[in-house]
Order: sequence, then C-alpha cells, then structure tokens
Amino acid sequence: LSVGNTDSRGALIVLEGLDRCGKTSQSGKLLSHLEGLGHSAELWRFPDRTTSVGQMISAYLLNQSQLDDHTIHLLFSANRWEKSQLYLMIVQRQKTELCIWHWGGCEGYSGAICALGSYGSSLGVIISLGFLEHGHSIVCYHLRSMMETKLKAGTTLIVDRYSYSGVAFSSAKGVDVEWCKAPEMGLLAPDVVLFLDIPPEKAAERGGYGGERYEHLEFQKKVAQCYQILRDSSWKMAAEGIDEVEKELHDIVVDHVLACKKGKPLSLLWS
Ligand code: DGP
Ligand code: NA
Ligand code: NA
Repeated sequence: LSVGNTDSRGALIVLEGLDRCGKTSQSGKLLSHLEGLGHSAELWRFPDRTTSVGQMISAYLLNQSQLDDHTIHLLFSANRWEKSQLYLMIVQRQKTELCIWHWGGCEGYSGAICALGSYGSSLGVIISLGFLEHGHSIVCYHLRSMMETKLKAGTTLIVDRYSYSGVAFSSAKGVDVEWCKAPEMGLLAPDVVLFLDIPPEKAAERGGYGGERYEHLEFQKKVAQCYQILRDSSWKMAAEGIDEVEKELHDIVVDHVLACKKGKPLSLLWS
C-alpha cells in the first residue's frame, strides 16, 4: 500500500456564499492555480445533483416538488453523507506485503465482517476476516470514506458549498440552528472556509437570478445573516472580483495545502 505511509494528506477547502456570489468561478480558478503548482486537486460541489437523493433536491430547487423544511434539510445532509459513505477495500495479505484486491461499496459485505484484530495504519482500521469466502488465507477489510480516501491519498478537495450552506439556508427559513447542525455532526471539518462576501443586492443583479427556489433578495439577506452566526476562526472572508483578494485567497489555500502535506490532522464538524 503506497498511500497512507505518512500522515501527509490533501486539504479540505470549502467555498461558501450567497447564490450568484461567484463561488463556482473562484473554485475553478483555485483548481487551476493548485494544479499549476503541481498539487493534486479535485472540484466537488454540494448538492451533488447526480445521485438519487440529489435528483430529489434538484426537483425541489426547481420548484417541481414541495417538501417540508425539515425534510429537505435532511436530504441535503444525506447528500453530503453519501460522499462520506464507507467504502470497502479488501486486501489480501501476501507475506509481508498488502495488495489491493478489490475496492467497492459496503453493501453485501457489512454483515460478514467479524473483527479479529486491527492493523496500525494511518489509513484507518484494517479488519482481518476470519472466514475464507474468497479462498485467501487472510483477507483484510479496510473501511474508509470516499472523502477521507481522496484526502489521505494526497488529493486536495475544493468543495463548492458544504454543511454551512445546509445550516444557513435552513435556519434562514426559521428552522432551529442547533437542529440544523445536528445531522452534519461527524462529517469532516474543512481546513479552511472561503466565504465570498458579496452584497445580496449585487448578486441579485446577475444573469439568471431567480431561476431557483432560494434566489430571492429578501431570503438571501436572511441567509447572509445566518452565515454570520456560523463564522469561526477557520473562515476567510473575501470580497469577490478583486484581483488582490483573489491572490490572497490563493496564498491562504496554498498555505493550508502545505500544512496538510506536513501532516495536519483531520477533524470533524462541529468541534
Ligand atoms: P448551487 O448548486 O450552489 O446553486 O446550490 C443550489 C441551492 O441550494 C442554493 O440556493 C443553495 C442551496 N443549498 C445548498 N446546500 C444547501 C443545504 O444543505 N440546505 C439548504 N436548505 N439549501 C442548500
Ligand atoms: Na443557485
Ligand atoms: Na452547490
């Protein structure tokens, strides 16, 4: 196993802001910048509308379906948990070497897992299986989340919206903040949150505004207030569209990428 021999990892970078704040184009520029410096990086976004949960979210945002505020909140959260789903790596032990034999989703295997021991590994817990279903003398099941797997393989994730959108948009409707935070608990905490600070009035002037459920000026003003409640020391506020600010954001991100490369530990929301 070549990954995980050190605690080096990619950084988890989250971009947040109101609708039409320019996050998506900033995410793209950030990706090119990191790749240009030779870092491995990927762009993710939430909601991920490609999954079956994501399709329900998309229909709701397009006003094609109506859902209770709590229900849609939990669907958005489920859409983030989907990406943290445990994946299963089966490794076969060959003398002193471990080689990856199969990699796939957990379904169908979870019932069979019986923990006989664990390997010390920065990758996580490797569980030896005591039965010989696959005809190997020792089969190790290694449980990892997709997001953690990417990070620990050294890939930096630039994530367009995350749990903060979840709490800000739902609490702007009047749903209790603590209730909103609860289902996000246990997801990975970002290393840095870049908040693109734009006056709601300015965002509202942009083309295509109003196309989806939440794109109304009065609602976005409430979302802006709710974001402020969530703000902590990991947040960097940035006025959008200014070259120096963009450069500053890039420098902040590179600093975090380097710190993670040196082994800065991962933590969980909302600790
Ligand atoms: P986007 O694809 O970034 O334009 O996001 C779609 C819309 O969904 C946008 O108005 C923000 C909102 N949104 C994103 N994440 C969440 C969430 O977790 N909960 C709620 N209620 N809204 C969200
Ligand atoms: Na939008
Ligand atoms: Na999104």
